[in-house]
Amino acid sequence: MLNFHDSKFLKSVFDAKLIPKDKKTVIFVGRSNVGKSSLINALCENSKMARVSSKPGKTISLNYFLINKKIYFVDTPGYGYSSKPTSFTQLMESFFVEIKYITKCVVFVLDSRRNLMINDKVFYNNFLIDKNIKFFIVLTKKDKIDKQQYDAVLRDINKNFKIVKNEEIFFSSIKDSKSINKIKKQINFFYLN
Ligand SMILES: Nc1nc2c(ncn2[C@@H]2O[C@H](COP(=O)(O)OP(=O)(O)OP(=O)(O)O)[C@@H](O)[C@H]2O)c(=O)[nH]1
Ligand SMILES: [Mg+2]
Repeated sequence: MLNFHDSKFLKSVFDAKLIPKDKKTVIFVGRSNVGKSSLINALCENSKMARVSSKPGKTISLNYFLINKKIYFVDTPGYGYSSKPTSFTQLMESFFVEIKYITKCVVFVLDSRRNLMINDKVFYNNFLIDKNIKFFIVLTKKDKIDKQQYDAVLRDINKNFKIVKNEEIFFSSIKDSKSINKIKKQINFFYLN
């Protein structure tokens, strides 16, 4: 199993036409502030690799990380935060056209404390389902929820995302290495094998 420890920032891409196409690629997508960059850092055990902020809208480009010289992790700008020039709609729509040509898997990142928003449903239907993209879901910040919220978010997902199986939903906390290890395994067995 690849453990993702050998990881480094490669480059930021502002024009989707310029994305690297030579390696298998894992793309982290989700609303602003859900914890995409934090999740990448946790998976790579490198807290300084991807820039994290408590304010939404931190990541504004497609940020490529080279993992074990073999695969790319891509950190993306969050949607639902539109005051940045390179918003989700401009950069990410062209990105999702370009990724037709690469071997990829999307990690669909959601905040376990929040209800699904219209943007999440649009992304699910228009990008993941319509474009038939291989993906699984990570619900972040599980250290901040109780059992009731845990059940509520699962209900919300099952109601709105009809074809997601329970084994494709992971709860994570950057403070809980067990939850991060399960996601490492998922990327390895679901995608890299
Ligand atoms: N308690 C807790 N906080 C978390 C967790 N993951 C992320 N955070 C916090 O959530 C905030 C946002 O994290 P980021 O990783 O920057 O979020 P992002 O999705 O990359 O945000 P954008 O780049 O703006 O799209 C930061 O304050 C993180 O410390 C988690 O598992 N538990
Ligand atoms: Mg980010």
